[in-house]
Amino acid sequence: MTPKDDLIAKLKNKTAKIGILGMGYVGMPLAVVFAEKGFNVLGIDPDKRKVDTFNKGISYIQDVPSETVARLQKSGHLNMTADFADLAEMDAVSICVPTPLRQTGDPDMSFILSATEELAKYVHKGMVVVLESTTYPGTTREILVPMLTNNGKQTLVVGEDIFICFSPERVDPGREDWTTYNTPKVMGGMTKDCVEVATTWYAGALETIVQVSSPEAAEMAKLLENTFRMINIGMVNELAMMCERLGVDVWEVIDAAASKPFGFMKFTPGPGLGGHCIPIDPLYLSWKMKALNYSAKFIELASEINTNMPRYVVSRILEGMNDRGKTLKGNKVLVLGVAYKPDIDDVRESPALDVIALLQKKGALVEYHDPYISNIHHEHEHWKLSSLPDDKMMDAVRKADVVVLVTNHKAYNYPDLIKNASFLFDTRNATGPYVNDSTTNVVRL
Ligand code: SAJ
Repeated sequence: MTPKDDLIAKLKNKTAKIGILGMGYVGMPLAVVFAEKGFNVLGIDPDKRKVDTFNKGISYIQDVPSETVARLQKSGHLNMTADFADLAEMDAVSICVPTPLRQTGDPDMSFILSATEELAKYVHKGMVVVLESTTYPGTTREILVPMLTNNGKQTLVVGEDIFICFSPERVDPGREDWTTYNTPKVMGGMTKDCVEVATTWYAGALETIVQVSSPEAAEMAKLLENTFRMINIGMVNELAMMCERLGVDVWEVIDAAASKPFGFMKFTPGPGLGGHCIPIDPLYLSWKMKALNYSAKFIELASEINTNMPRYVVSRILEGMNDRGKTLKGNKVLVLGVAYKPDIDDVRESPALDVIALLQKKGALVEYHDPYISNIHHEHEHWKLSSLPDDKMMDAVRKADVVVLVTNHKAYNYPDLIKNASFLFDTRNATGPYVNDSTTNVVRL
Protein backbone atom coordinates (compact mmCIF):
# COMPACT_ATOMS: atom_id res chain seq x y z
CA MET A 1 0.00 0.00 0.00
CA THR A 2 1.27 3.48 -0.89
CA PRO A 3 1.22 6.20 1.81
CA LYS A 4 -1.78 7.67 -0.04
CA ASP A 5 -3.75 4.39 -0.07
CA ASP A 6 -2.95 3.74 3.58
CA LEU A 7 -3.98 7.26 4.61
CA ILE A 8 -7.20 7.19 2.58
CA ALA A 9 -8.11 3.86 4.20
CA LYS A 10 -7.59 5.31 7.70
CA LEU A 11 -9.60 8.44 6.81
CA LYS A 12 -12.43 6.33 5.43
CA ASN A 13 -12.62 3.99 8.44
CA LYS A 14 -12.01 6.95 10.80
CA THR A 15 -9.03 5.39 12.54
CA ALA A 16 -6.94 8.34 11.31
CA LYS A 17 -5.81 10.66 14.11
CA ILE A 18 -6.90 14.25 13.47
CA GLY A 19 -4.99 17.28 14.75
CA ILE A 20 -6.51 20.78 14.78
CA LEU A 21 -3.71 23.30 15.18
CA GLY A 22 -5.21 26.47 16.62
CA MET A 23 -8.42 26.07 18.64
CA GLY A 24 -10.11 29.42 18.15
CA TYR A 25 -13.45 30.40 16.58
CA VAL A 26 -12.49 28.37 13.46
CA GLY A 27 -10.53 25.44 14.93
CA MET A 28 -12.86 24.55 17.79
CA PRO A 29 -16.05 24.19 15.68
CA LEU A 30 -14.03 22.22 13.09
CA ALA A 31 -12.66 19.90 15.81
CA VAL A 32 -16.20 19.40 17.10
CA VAL A 33 -17.67 18.58 13.70
CA PHE A 34 -14.93 15.98 13.03
CA ALA A 35 -15.36 14.47 16.52
CA GLU A 36 -19.17 14.39 16.17
CA LYS A 37 -18.67 12.29 13.01
CA GLY A 38 -16.56 9.74 14.88
CA PHE A 39 -13.01 10.89 14.17
CA ASN A 40 -10.42 10.90 16.97
CA VAL A 41 -9.54 14.57 17.29
CA LEU A 42 -6.81 16.35 19.21
CA GLY A 43 -6.98 20.11 19.50
CA ILE A 44 -3.52 21.67 19.78
CA ASP A 45 -3.11 25.21 21.05
CA PRO A 46 -0.18 26.94 22.78
CA ASP A 47 -2.54 28.87 25.07
CA LYS A 48 -2.54 26.75 28.24
CA ARG A 49 -5.52 28.69 29.64
CA LYS A 50 -7.61 27.54 26.69
CA VAL A 51 -6.40 23.95 27.15
CA ASP A 52 -7.14 23.98 30.89
CA THR A 53 -10.61 25.49 30.34
CA PHE A 54 -11.36 22.97 27.61
CA ASN A 55 -10.12 20.03 29.69
CA LYS A 56 -12.54 21.06 32.43
CA GLY A 57 -15.30 20.47 29.87
CA ILE A 58 -15.90 24.19 29.41
CA SER A 59 -16.14 25.84 25.99
CA TYR A 60 -14.57 29.29 25.49
CA ILE A 61 -16.07 29.68 22.01
CA GLN A 62 -19.53 31.31 21.69
CA ASP A 63 -20.76 28.86 19.03
CA VAL A 64 -19.74 25.69 20.89
CA PRO A 65 -21.77 24.76 24.00
CA SER A 66 -19.81 23.42 26.99
CA GLU A 67 -22.17 20.43 26.97
CA THR A 68 -20.82 19.47 23.56
CA VAL A 69 -17.21 19.75 24.73
CA ALA A 70 -17.89 17.65 27.84
CA ARG A 71 -19.80 15.01 25.89
CA LEU A 72 -17.14 14.64 23.18
CA GLN A 73 -14.38 14.52 25.76
CA LYS A 74 -16.24 11.80 27.66
CA SER A 75 -16.66 9.82 24.44
CA GLY A 76 -12.89 10.04 23.91
CA HIS A 77 -13.33 11.62 20.48
CA LEU A 78 -12.06 15.07 21.41
CA ASN A 79 -9.14 16.12 23.57
CA MET A 80 -6.87 19.15 23.74
CA THR A 81 -3.19 19.74 24.46
CA ALA A 82 -0.57 22.49 24.42
CA ASP A 83 2.15 20.00 23.51
CA PHE A 84 3.08 20.28 19.84
CA ALA A 85 5.03 16.98 20.06
CA ASP A 86 1.67 15.19 19.89
CA LEU A 87 1.60 16.23 16.23
CA ALA A 88 3.95 13.29 15.58
CA GLU A 89 1.02 10.93 16.18
CA MET A 90 -1.33 12.77 13.81
CA ASP A 91 -2.31 11.53 10.34
CA ALA A 92 -4.26 14.66 9.33
CA VAL A 93 -3.70 18.23 10.50
CA SER A 94 -5.76 21.39 9.91
CA ILE A 95 -3.98 24.69 10.59
CA CYS A 96 -6.48 27.25 11.89
CA VAL A 97 -4.36 30.09 13.23
CA PRO A 98 -4.96 33.86 13.09
CA THR A 99 -3.80 35.98 10.16
CA PRO A 100 -4.09 39.54 11.48
CA LEU A 101 -2.39 42.70 10.23
CA ARG A 102 0.68 44.32 11.71
CA GLN A 103 0.39 47.93 12.88
CA THR A 104 1.99 48.85 9.53
CA GLY A 105 -1.04 47.34 7.76
CA ASP A 106 1.06 44.50 6.30
CA PRO A 107 0.09 40.83 6.78
CA ASP A 108 1.23 39.28 10.06
CA MET A 109 2.31 35.79 8.94
CA SER A 110 3.94 34.97 12.29
CA PHE A 111 1.18 32.59 13.38
CA ILE A 112 1.27 30.59 10.14
CA LEU A 113 5.09 30.51 10.23
CA SER A 114 5.32 29.34 13.85
CA ALA A 115 2.59 26.73 13.38
CA THR A 116 4.30 25.40 10.26
CA GLU A 117 7.71 25.40 11.96
CA GLU A 118 6.31 23.31 14.82
CA LEU A 119 4.49 20.95 12.45
CA ALA A 120 7.66 20.55 10.34
CA LYS A 121 9.38 18.99 13.37
CA TYR A 122 6.83 16.17 13.49
CA VAL A 123 5.60 15.82 9.91
CA HIS A 124 5.89 12.30 8.52
CA LYS A 125 5.09 10.13 5.49
CA GLY A 126 1.38 9.54 5.10
CA MET A 127 0.23 12.89 6.55
CA VAL A 128 -2.28 15.32 5.05
CA VAL A 129 -2.09 19.01 5.99
CA VAL A 130 -4.82 21.56 5.26
CA LEU A 131 -4.27 25.29 5.84
CA GLU A 132 -7.55 27.08 6.70
CA SER A 133 -6.27 30.50 7.72
CA THR A 134 -7.17 33.29 5.32
CA THR A 135 -4.00 34.44 3.56
CA TYR A 136 -2.56 35.82 0.33
CA PRO A 137 -2.44 33.63 -2.80
CA GLY A 138 0.79 31.62 -2.85
CA THR A 139 1.13 31.06 0.91
CA THR A 140 0.53 27.29 0.74
CA ARG A 141 2.97 26.76 -2.13
CA GLU A 142 5.62 29.27 -1.06
CA ILE A 143 5.63 28.73 2.73
CA LEU A 144 4.04 25.44 3.77
CA VAL A 145 5.38 23.17 1.00
CA PRO A 146 9.10 24.01 1.38
CA MET A 147 8.96 23.87 5.19
CA LEU A 148 6.97 20.63 5.40
CA THR A 149 8.70 18.66 2.60
CA ASN A 150 12.22 19.30 3.84
CA ASN A 151 12.78 19.78 7.57
CA GLY A 152 16.48 19.05 7.50
CA LYS A 153 15.98 15.47 8.70
CA GLN A 154 13.91 14.07 5.84
CA THR A 155 12.66 15.00 2.40
CA LEU A 156 9.04 14.21 1.61
CA VAL A 157 7.50 14.29 -1.85
CA VAL A 158 4.31 16.33 -1.96
CA GLY A 159 1.50 14.31 -3.52
CA GLU A 160 3.18 11.00 -2.69
CA ASP A 161 4.48 11.09 0.91
CA ILE A 162 2.67 14.20 2.16
CA PHE A 163 -0.56 15.83 0.96
CA ILE A 164 -0.89 19.62 1.27
CA CYS A 165 -4.03 21.69 0.55
CA PHE A 166 -5.69 25.02 1.25
CA SER A 167 -9.32 25.17 2.36
CA PRO A 168 -10.62 28.59 3.44
CA GLU A 169 -12.60 28.82 6.67
CA ARG A 170 -16.12 30.17 6.29
CA VAL A 171 -17.09 30.44 9.95
CA ASP A 172 -19.47 33.26 10.76
CA PRO A 173 -19.59 33.50 14.57
CA GLY A 174 -23.14 33.62 15.94
CA ARG A 175 -24.75 32.37 12.72
CA GLU A 176 -26.99 29.35 13.18
CA ASP A 177 -28.31 28.70 9.66
CA TRP A 178 -24.92 28.17 8.00
CA THR A 179 -22.57 26.13 10.20
CA THR A 180 -19.18 24.47 9.80
CA TYR A 181 -21.03 21.28 8.83
CA ASN A 182 -23.36 22.59 6.12
CA THR A 183 -21.37 25.49 4.63
CA PRO A 184 -19.80 24.31 1.34
CA LYS A 185 -16.02 23.95 1.75
CA VAL A 186 -13.60 24.92 -1.05
CA MET A 187 -10.56 22.62 -1.32
CA GLY A 188 -7.47 23.32 -3.46
CA GLY A 189 -4.41 21.04 -3.37
CA MET A 190 -0.83 20.91 -4.60
CA THR A 191 -1.70 17.85 -6.71
CA LYS A 192 -4.81 15.88 -7.66
CA ASP A 193 -3.86 13.22 -5.11
CA CYS A 194 -3.60 15.93 -2.43
CA VAL A 195 -7.13 17.08 -3.20
CA GLU A 196 -8.38 13.47 -3.24
CA VAL A 197 -6.92 12.73 0.18
CA ALA A 198 -8.11 15.99 1.79
CA THR A 199 -11.55 15.63 0.20
CA THR A 200 -11.86 12.08 1.57
CA TRP A 201 -11.02 13.46 5.01
CA TYR A 202 -13.31 16.51 5.02
CA ALA A 203 -16.17 14.71 3.24
CA GLY A 204 -16.21 12.35 6.22
CA ALA A 205 -17.56 15.20 8.35
CA LEU A 206 -18.73 18.13 6.18
CA GLU A 207 -21.71 18.17 3.83
CA THR A 208 -20.22 19.63 0.63
CA ILE A 209 -16.64 19.89 -0.68
CA VAL A 210 -15.99 22.18 -3.67
CA GLN A 211 -12.73 21.13 -5.35
CA VAL A 212 -10.59 23.67 -7.25
CA SER A 213 -7.43 23.17 -9.30
CA SER A 214 -4.81 24.72 -7.00
CA PRO A 215 -4.20 26.15 -3.52
CA GLU A 216 -4.00 29.62 -5.12
CA ALA A 217 -7.52 29.26 -6.54
CA ALA A 218 -8.80 28.39 -3.06
CA GLU A 219 -6.81 31.19 -1.40
CA MET A 220 -8.11 33.68 -3.97
CA ALA A 221 -11.73 32.47 -3.72
CA LYS A 222 -11.75 33.33 -0.02
CA LEU A 223 -10.29 36.76 -0.68
CA LEU A 224 -12.91 37.40 -3.39
CA GLU A 225 -15.70 36.52 -0.92
CA ASN A 226 -14.58 39.04 1.67
CA THR A 227 -13.24 41.69 -0.71
CA PHE A 228 -16.66 41.65 -2.35
CA ARG A 229 -18.22 42.56 0.99
CA MET A 230 -15.65 45.16 1.95
CA ILE A 231 -15.91 47.02 -1.37
CA ASN A 232 -19.72 47.01 -1.38
CA ILE A 233 -19.81 48.26 2.20
CA GLY A 234 -17.39 51.00 1.17
CA MET A 235 -19.66 51.90 -1.72
CA VAL A 236 -22.76 52.30 0.47
CA ASN A 237 -20.74 54.24 3.02
CA GLU A 238 -19.82 56.69 0.27
CA LEU A 239 -23.46 56.66 -0.86
CA ALA A 240 -24.43 57.74 2.68
CA MET A 241 -22.08 60.72 2.43
CA MET A 242 -23.44 61.64 -1.01
CA CYS A 243 -27.07 61.35 0.14
CA GLU A 244 -26.38 63.57 3.15
CA ARG A 245 -25.07 66.28 0.80
CA LEU A 246 -28.07 65.79 -1.47
CA GLY A 247 -30.54 65.90 1.42
CA VAL A 248 -31.78 62.42 0.50
CA ASP A 249 -32.47 59.63 3.04
CA VAL A 250 -29.86 56.96 2.22
CA TRP A 251 -31.82 54.29 4.10
CA GLU A 252 -34.93 54.94 2.00
CA VAL A 253 -32.80 54.85 -1.16
CA ILE A 254 -31.20 51.49 -0.23
CA ASP A 255 -34.54 49.94 0.74
CA ALA A 256 -36.02 51.11 -2.57
CA ALA A 257 -33.08 49.67 -4.54
CA ALA A 258 -33.40 46.43 -2.57
CA SER A 259 -36.93 46.03 -3.90
CA LYS A 260 -35.27 44.97 -7.16
CA PRO A 261 -35.59 41.16 -7.08
CA PHE A 262 -32.53 40.53 -9.25
CA GLY A 263 -29.11 42.05 -9.92
CA PHE A 264 -28.83 43.82 -6.59
CA MET A 265 -27.52 42.81 -3.14
CA LYS A 266 -28.32 45.01 -0.12
CA PHE A 267 -25.53 46.44 1.97
CA THR A 268 -26.03 49.15 4.58
CA PRO A 269 -23.82 52.06 5.67
CA GLY A 270 -22.42 52.17 9.17
CA PRO A 271 -19.80 53.71 11.46
CA GLY A 272 -16.98 51.71 9.83
CA LEU A 273 -15.78 48.19 9.21
CA GLY A 274 -15.13 45.86 12.12
CA GLY A 275 -14.36 42.20 12.63
CA HIS A 276 -11.41 39.95 12.07
CA CYS A 277 -12.19 39.20 8.41
CA ILE A 278 -13.69 41.92 6.26
CA PRO A 279 -11.40 44.85 7.06
CA ILE A 280 -8.32 42.61 7.02
CA ASP A 281 -8.57 39.88 4.38
CA PRO A 282 -8.66 42.21 1.34
CA LEU A 283 -5.44 43.88 2.54
CA TYR A 284 -3.67 40.51 2.26
CA LEU A 285 -4.56 40.59 -1.44
CA SER A 286 -3.57 44.23 -2.01
CA TRP A 287 -0.29 43.60 -0.18
CA LYS A 288 0.51 40.59 -2.41
CA MET A 289 -0.39 42.57 -5.55
CA LYS A 290 1.92 45.42 -4.49
CA ALA A 291 4.74 42.86 -4.38
CA LEU A 292 3.82 42.12 -8.01
CA ASN A 293 3.85 45.85 -8.85
CA TYR A 294 0.09 46.03 -9.18
CA SER A 295 -2.14 48.44 -7.24
CA ALA A 296 -5.50 46.94 -6.18
CA LYS A 297 -7.41 50.19 -6.68
CA PHE A 298 -10.89 49.09 -5.51
CA ILE A 299 -9.48 47.65 -2.27
CA GLU A 300 -7.38 50.73 -1.52
CA LEU A 301 -10.30 53.10 -2.18
CA ALA A 302 -12.88 51.07 -0.20
CA SER A 303 -10.43 50.70 2.68
CA GLU A 304 -9.87 54.48 2.72
CA ILE A 305 -13.63 55.17 2.81
CA ASN A 306 -14.39 52.54 5.45
CA THR A 307 -11.49 53.64 7.65
CA ASN A 308 -12.73 57.22 7.50
CA MET A 309 -16.29 56.42 8.62
CA PRO A 310 -15.67 56.88 12.39
CA ARG A 311 -14.38 60.41 11.62
CA TYR A 312 -17.41 61.08 9.41
CA VAL A 313 -19.75 59.90 12.19
CA VAL A 314 -18.12 62.24 14.72
CA SER A 315 -18.37 65.14 12.27
CA ARG A 316 -22.11 64.47 11.92
CA ILE A 317 -22.48 64.32 15.71
CA LEU A 318 -20.66 67.65 15.98
CA GLU A 319 -23.14 69.14 13.49
CA GLY A 320 -26.07 67.76 15.48
CA MET A 321 -24.73 69.20 18.73
CA ASN A 322 -24.13 72.51 17.02
CA ASP A 323 -27.73 72.53 15.76
CA ARG A 324 -28.75 72.18 19.42
CA GLY A 325 -26.46 74.98 20.55
CA LYS A 326 -24.01 72.63 22.18
CA THR A 327 -20.39 71.60 21.76
CA LEU A 328 -18.93 68.14 22.34
CA LYS A 329 -16.29 69.53 24.69
CA GLY A 330 -17.24 68.89 28.32
CA ASN A 331 -20.58 67.31 27.37
CA LYS A 332 -21.82 63.80 28.07
CA VAL A 333 -21.82 61.24 25.26
CA LEU A 334 -23.28 57.75 25.72
CA VAL A 335 -22.21 55.17 23.11
CA LEU A 336 -24.59 52.22 22.77
CA GLY A 337 -23.14 49.00 21.35
CA VAL A 338 -19.39 48.50 20.82
CA ALA A 339 -19.29 44.96 19.35
CA TYR A 340 -18.26 44.95 15.68
CA LYS A 341 -21.70 43.70 14.66
CA PRO A 342 -25.02 43.10 16.42
CA ASP A 343 -25.71 40.40 19.02
CA ILE A 344 -22.15 39.07 19.40
CA ASP A 345 -19.44 39.57 22.02
CA ASP A 346 -16.56 40.35 19.64
CA VAL A 347 -15.03 43.82 19.63
CA ARG A 348 -12.06 43.16 17.31
CA GLU A 349 -11.45 46.05 14.89
CA SER A 350 -14.76 47.51 16.02
CA PRO A 351 -15.29 51.06 14.67
CA ALA A 352 -16.82 51.89 18.07
CA LEU A 353 -13.30 52.09 19.50
CA ASP A 354 -12.31 54.72 16.95
CA VAL A 355 -15.57 56.65 17.39
CA ILE A 356 -14.98 56.77 21.16
CA ALA A 357 -11.32 57.80 20.72
CA LEU A 358 -12.33 60.64 18.37
CA LEU A 359 -15.09 61.83 20.72
CA GLN A 360 -12.64 61.87 23.61
CA LYS A 361 -10.20 63.90 21.49
CA LYS A 362 -12.99 66.47 21.07
CA GLY A 363 -13.18 66.71 24.86
CA ALA A 364 -16.44 64.79 25.24
CA LEU A 365 -17.14 62.84 28.46
CA VAL A 366 -17.75 59.39 26.98
CA GLU A 367 -19.49 56.40 28.59
CA TYR A 368 -20.63 53.25 26.84
CA HIS A 369 -23.02 50.36 27.27
CA ASP A 370 -22.93 46.99 25.54
CA PRO A 371 -24.84 43.96 26.86
CA TYR A 372 -22.15 41.63 25.53
CA ILE A 373 -18.93 43.52 26.23
CA SER A 374 -18.07 44.56 29.78
CA ASN A 375 -14.67 46.16 29.11
CA ILE A 376 -12.89 47.75 26.16
CA HIS A 377 -9.45 49.22 25.59
CA HIS A 378 -7.86 51.09 22.70
CA GLU A 379 -4.56 49.44 21.82
CA HIS A 380 -3.06 52.58 20.26
CA GLU A 381 -4.60 55.25 22.50
CA HIS A 382 -4.14 53.10 25.63
CA TRP A 383 -7.41 53.95 27.40
CA LYS A 384 -9.82 51.53 29.06
CA LEU A 385 -13.55 51.81 29.70
CA SER A 386 -16.10 49.57 31.41
CA SER A 387 -19.66 49.17 30.23
CA LEU A 388 -22.43 50.77 32.26
CA PRO A 389 -24.51 48.10 34.02
CA ASP A 390 -27.73 47.27 32.18
CA ASP A 391 -29.87 48.75 34.96
CA LYS A 392 -28.02 52.10 34.75
CA MET A 393 -28.19 52.41 30.96
CA MET A 394 -31.56 54.18 30.57
CA ASP A 395 -30.70 56.70 33.28
CA ALA A 396 -27.52 57.50 31.36
CA VAL A 397 -29.59 57.86 28.18
CA ARG A 398 -31.69 60.51 29.90
CA LYS A 399 -28.65 62.41 31.18
CA ALA A 400 -26.55 62.26 28.00
CA ASP A 401 -26.22 65.32 25.79
CA VAL A 402 -26.06 62.87 22.88
CA VAL A 403 -26.61 59.09 22.65
CA VAL A 404 -24.70 57.45 19.78
CA LEU A 405 -26.02 54.10 18.59
CA VAL A 406 -22.98 52.37 17.10
CA THR A 407 -24.08 48.71 17.22
CA ASN A 408 -27.77 47.83 16.86
CA HIS A 409 -28.08 44.92 19.28
CA LYS A 410 -31.54 43.32 19.37
CA ALA A 411 -31.44 43.75 23.17
CA TYR A 412 -32.07 47.49 22.88
CA ASN A 413 -35.61 48.88 23.14
CA TYR A 414 -35.47 51.49 20.41
CA PRO A 415 -38.83 53.23 21.13
CA ASP A 416 -37.67 53.64 24.75
CA LEU A 417 -34.34 55.07 23.64
CA ILE A 418 -36.11 57.57 21.37
CA LYS A 419 -38.46 58.54 24.19
CA ASN A 420 -35.65 59.13 26.71
CA ALA A 421 -32.79 60.59 24.66
CA SER A 422 -32.59 64.36 24.19
CA PHE A 423 -30.47 63.75 21.07
CA LEU A 424 -29.79 60.33 19.52
CA PHE A 425 -27.42 59.80 16.61
CA ASP A 426 -28.22 56.47 14.94
CA THR A 427 -25.44 55.02 12.75
CA ARG A 428 -27.42 51.85 11.84
CA ASN A 429 -30.99 53.01 11.13
CA ALA A 430 -32.18 50.89 14.06
CA THR A 431 -34.63 53.69 14.94
CA GLY A 432 -35.93 53.92 11.35
CA PRO A 433 -39.18 51.99 12.01
CA TYR A 434 -39.98 54.13 15.07
CA VAL A 435 -39.41 57.70 13.85
CA ASN A 436 -41.53 60.00 11.68
CA ASP A 437 -41.43 63.56 10.38
CA SER A 438 -42.32 64.92 13.85
CA THR A 439 -39.35 63.18 15.52
CA THR A 440 -36.81 65.93 16.23
CA ASN A 441 -34.35 64.24 18.61
CA VAL A 442 -33.09 61.52 16.25
CA VAL A 443 -30.54 61.96 13.45
CA ARG A 444 -29.55 58.98 11.31
CA LEU A 445 -26.34 58.46 9.35
N1 SAJ B 1 -21.14 45.95 7.76
C1 SAJ B 1 -21.68 47.14 7.27
N2 SAJ B 1 -22.63 47.06 6.30
C2 SAJ B 1 -23.07 45.87 5.78
C3 SAJ B 1 -22.51 44.69 6.29
C4 SAJ B 1 -21.56 44.74 7.28
O1 SAJ B 1 -21.30 48.22 7.72
O2 SAJ B 1 -23.94 45.89 4.92
C5 SAJ B 1 -20.11 46.00 8.77
C6 SAJ B 1 -20.48 45.28 10.05
O3 SAJ B 1 -21.12 46.15 10.95
C7 SAJ B 1 -19.12 44.84 10.58
C8 SAJ B 1 -18.31 44.61 9.31
O4 SAJ B 1 -18.98 45.33 8.27
O5 SAJ B 1 -18.52 45.86 11.34
C9 SAJ B 1 -18.20 43.16 8.91
O6 SAJ B 1 -19.51 42.66 8.93
P1 SAJ B 1 -19.89 41.22 8.27
O7 SAJ B 1 -21.36 41.13 8.23
O8 SAJ B 1 -19.15 41.02 7.02
O9 SAJ B 1 -19.46 40.20 9.41
P2 SAJ B 1 -18.13 39.38 9.62
O10 SAJ B 1 -16.93 40.23 9.70
O11 SAJ B 1 -18.42 38.48 10.77
O12 SAJ B 1 -18.01 38.55 8.28
C10 SAJ B 1 -18.26 37.19 8.30
C11 SAJ B 1 -17.52 36.68 7.11
N3 SAJ B 1 -17.43 35.24 7.20
C12 SAJ B 1 -16.27 34.66 6.88
O13 SAJ B 1 -15.29 35.29 6.55
C13 SAJ B 1 -16.24 33.20 6.97
C14 SAJ B 1 -18.24 37.06 5.85
O14 SAJ B 1 -17.68 36.35 4.74
C15 SAJ B 1 -19.70 36.75 5.93
O15 SAJ B 1 -20.33 37.10 4.71
C16 SAJ B 1 -20.28 37.54 7.06
O16 SAJ B 1 -19.66 37.00 8.26
C17 SAJ B 1 -21.78 37.39 7.16
O17 SAJ B 1 -22.42 37.31 6.08
O18 SAJ B 1 -22.28 37.44 8.27
